[in-house]
Amino acid sequence: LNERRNLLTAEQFAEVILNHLTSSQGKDPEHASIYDWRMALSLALRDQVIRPWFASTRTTYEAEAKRVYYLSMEFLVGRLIEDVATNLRAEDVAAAAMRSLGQDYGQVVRDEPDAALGNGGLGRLAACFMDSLATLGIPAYGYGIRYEHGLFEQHFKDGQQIETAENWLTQRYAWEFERPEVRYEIGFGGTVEKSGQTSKWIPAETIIASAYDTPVVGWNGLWANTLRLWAAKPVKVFDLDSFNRGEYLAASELEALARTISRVLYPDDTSEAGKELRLKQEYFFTAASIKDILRRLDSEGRVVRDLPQRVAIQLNDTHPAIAGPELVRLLVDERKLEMENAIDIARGCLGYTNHTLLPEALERWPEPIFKRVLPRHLEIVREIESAHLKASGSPVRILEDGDVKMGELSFIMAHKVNGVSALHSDLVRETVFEQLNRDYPDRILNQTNGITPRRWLHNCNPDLRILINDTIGTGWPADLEQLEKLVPHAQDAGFLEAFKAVKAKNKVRVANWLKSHHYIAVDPDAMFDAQIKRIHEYKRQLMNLLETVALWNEIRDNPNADWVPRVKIFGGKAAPGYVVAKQIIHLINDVAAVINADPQVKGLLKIVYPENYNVSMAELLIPATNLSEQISTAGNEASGTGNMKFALNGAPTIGTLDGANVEIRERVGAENFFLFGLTAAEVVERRKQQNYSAAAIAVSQRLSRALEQIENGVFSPGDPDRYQGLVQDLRQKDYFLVTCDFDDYFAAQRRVDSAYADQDSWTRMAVLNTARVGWFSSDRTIADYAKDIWNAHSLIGGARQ
Ligand code: 26Y
Repeated sequence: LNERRNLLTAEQFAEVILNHLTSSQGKDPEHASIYDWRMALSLALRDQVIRPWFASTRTTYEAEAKRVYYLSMEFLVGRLIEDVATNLRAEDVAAAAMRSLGQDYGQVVRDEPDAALGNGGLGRLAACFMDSLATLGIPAYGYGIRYEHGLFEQHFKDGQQIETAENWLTQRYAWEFERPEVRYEIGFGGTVEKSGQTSKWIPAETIIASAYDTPVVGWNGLWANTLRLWAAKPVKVFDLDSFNRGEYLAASELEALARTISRVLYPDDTSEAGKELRLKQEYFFTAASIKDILRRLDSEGRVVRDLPQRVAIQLNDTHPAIAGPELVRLLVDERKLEMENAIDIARGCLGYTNHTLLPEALERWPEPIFKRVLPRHLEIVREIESAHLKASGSPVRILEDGDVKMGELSFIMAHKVNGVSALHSDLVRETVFEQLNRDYPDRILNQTNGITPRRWLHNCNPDLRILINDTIGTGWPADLEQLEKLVPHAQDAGFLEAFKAVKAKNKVRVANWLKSHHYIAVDPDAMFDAQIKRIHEYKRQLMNLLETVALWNEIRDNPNADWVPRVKIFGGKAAPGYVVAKQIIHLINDVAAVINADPQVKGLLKIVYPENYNVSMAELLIPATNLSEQISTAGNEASGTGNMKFALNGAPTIGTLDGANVEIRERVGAENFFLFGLTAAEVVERRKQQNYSAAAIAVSQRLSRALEQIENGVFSPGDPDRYQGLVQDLRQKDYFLVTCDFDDYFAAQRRVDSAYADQDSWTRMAVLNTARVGWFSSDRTIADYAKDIWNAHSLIGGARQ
């Protein structure tokens, strides 16, 4: 295995970089831009991945091993230079090589744009899973869409969110290989022809799915898998007849239409608008992936009966749910299997991960749309439904109220269904899939999410990495529970000092960045308190902001009390059509403008909200954070993964008993976690009461005052009515119980203040957070999926450590 790693010296590597600069970029060092250097460095690194990549393919083939296929509409990859360099254990070589060429390695690393092919948690989870699959040496492909435009860029204009198109492909993407020979025709619409027992779909239009492969190398460079993203292309690129008639636009219309399918990532992560284009995107990438999987099976001389033994297909939420009917269609219509046999074979391959209970995020397609786009699949869905009704006696239908329900379809077509935290999986059993869980009692299981420790500690927090290496050795990146060995050092004054110094240095880094990139001055000695995630009502950024306003009032009332200086950091985007979320953004910026300009709280309270939060910004902010805000209404955050990243980097949580917070608290210890708020069960009960928000406001002086200030225009003096609607909703409805949890949250924040005032004990808490969250490595998550769902195996055995 070690022969796969072919470590170059810095001199040799510099040579490779120079060759790429000339041969691939066509530049000499005198005329090369930072982009040219970045491309040369990236291509030089990519070269080093080829060997393990080929070797992995060969090993898989020879071992006749089962392959895992992770189907996801989103892969939120971020930057890759450091990721690849460190996984190859070539970071020092790469940095030294660049230095010898007169280049600033860090600056070149930061020049890389994020690959932002995802919205948030679900997409980032897929990227962490790819890293862990490669690290564990499990043969796997990620399948998704090569969006021309990833998640929009966020700007603030007068405090309001403005979106502009993201354009990552204006520069060449260094990591991918275009595979023009790997192309499939994907049909839409049309009719179904029947003859006797057999059916044949005759699509009205077809487009081409064209593959782009990015190798994903694991830790120590022992294994590499493939992320295969599909781009939509026209069957016929250009209509010469139209062109010759002078109809220039019409001549390229076909191309423009086809490309629309992979043009842009849907920026919504909650409400499904039922858009036909999104259904087409889903079918497009799923159908291409399934065809690719069957082609690979055929090329290995296997028959479709072997599928469950050779192939595990994981559906990342319902977005690729059409995989079930598509696989059945191919088995029945093209490979002539019996319907029920085909359904069983497909089910043997499929697993389904649920990421949300929010009713508005559960996909349903109106039957007319579904039928127009996928007429044959609608017939097959009916067959799947009747087979299910017959076999189980269940009353649950897939087709209901004129909709095709993708959650039910996924559940019925999967042999295993999993939630993403212990609490969430319980709620999946008790709520959305209560009846189906009774019908198929062994189908639902839990797989608590995880994060890759390579990106989220080793790379983003280099000083902490060094401290940990010096303290417990270097085994932890591949075996994160070794961090437990830090526990005894939480009693060691020298270690605590060093740990605190690392955090202080990371905070200075952020303070400098805020100064230079956002023209905001913050005091790096203040507590950094961060809530960075998508903006959503259930995540309750509004509650955090109300607490900030209340704290501002308190400081002004008692200016001479012993206040703990705080910087409240917000980061995150709102879906462009989510009006309330956008108002919350506006309000955060309005409140920031007033509080930050108030000389009375200068040095004690500051709000910062840098625009365009993304993976790279998270990598900067998380290591510098003292307090992690995980304050969703209990029962709503399926897991959260930011919560794990903060704890791993030594930021204790203030949080509710929601998602993986529950398990984080169990592991770090209740005394190292600031708990508040209603439980999921209490939330359900409270919602049954009348006027619960009015009652909560009536008993809270602090909350009443903050609400009045906001609705009276204290923070929007030029437009005093701006937030009347937002506050009215809290007074009259408050579905997410901001008002009910407010007082307990405020009290928990004051406990945070006192705890933070004792810096030694705070640092001990921080250390214990880092030391005890090793279980949340995505390596553990993936090992458990492999065992409990996929029956897939590592082909590198114990070699990875
Ligand atoms: C159907 C469409 C509108 C849609 C698109 C994206 C629906 C949902 C999503 C994304 C959901 C998502 O990101 N969910 C998050 O998944 C994480 C990984 O499991 C969880 O940690 C997090 O709690 C959950 O909100």
